[in-house]
Amino acid sequence: MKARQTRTVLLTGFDPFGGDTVNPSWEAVSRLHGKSIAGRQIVAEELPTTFDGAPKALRAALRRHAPELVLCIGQAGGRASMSLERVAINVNDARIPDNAGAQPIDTPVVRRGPAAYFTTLPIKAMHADLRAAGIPAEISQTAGTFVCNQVFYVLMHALAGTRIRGGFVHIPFLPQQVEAMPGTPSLDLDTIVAGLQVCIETALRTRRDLRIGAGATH
Ligand code: PCA
Repeated sequence: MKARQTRTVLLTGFDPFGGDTVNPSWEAVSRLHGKSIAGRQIVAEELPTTFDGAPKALRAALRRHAPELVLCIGQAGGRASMSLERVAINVNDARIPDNAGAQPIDTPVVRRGPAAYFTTLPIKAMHADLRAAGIPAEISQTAGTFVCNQVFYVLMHALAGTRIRGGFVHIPFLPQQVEAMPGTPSLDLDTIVAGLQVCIETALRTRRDLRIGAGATH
């Protein structure tokens, strides 16, 4: 009998950008690399914070690992909670240069692609489970227009028409990043890692998302 291959969950994080020396997204996902969650093998890959390099690195990681579930993680400095992204939009509009100095303005992520893709993660169930675990969480209606939104869009474009589910989670700064920025929220690495673990477990277990209001008026 052929041995059944262990199924894989792919996590991605980014390298530091915008003058930071650390990116909590890579710090967090690298801690989960090699672990087993709900019988699945967790693999973590680092993506460069560049418009040119990140999509290529993501597509290569998808080919290499053939995952059943993909969570891309990025830093959203200034946000206070684990931020479960609902929608990726087909536009790049960079407020700052990326790590290669590129600063696209109003270019499509995928030429002639749809305007947007929704996450295929059960974000309402993940939100509920994070809060039940005492971890600050929110539904976010925008992943911005920088490299994270681009990666989220490229991910959903690549997964469209497959049974592989995926989405994007933004996370706050680490405490060490905000020492010189009084009033800026942060979340410690242990809590972020525990939160990601909850996200993965809930996503693997939940086929049909819950219907709980988490909308916004602005
Ligand atoms: N955050 C950026 C890109 C890399 C990261 O960690 C963003 O939100 O677009």
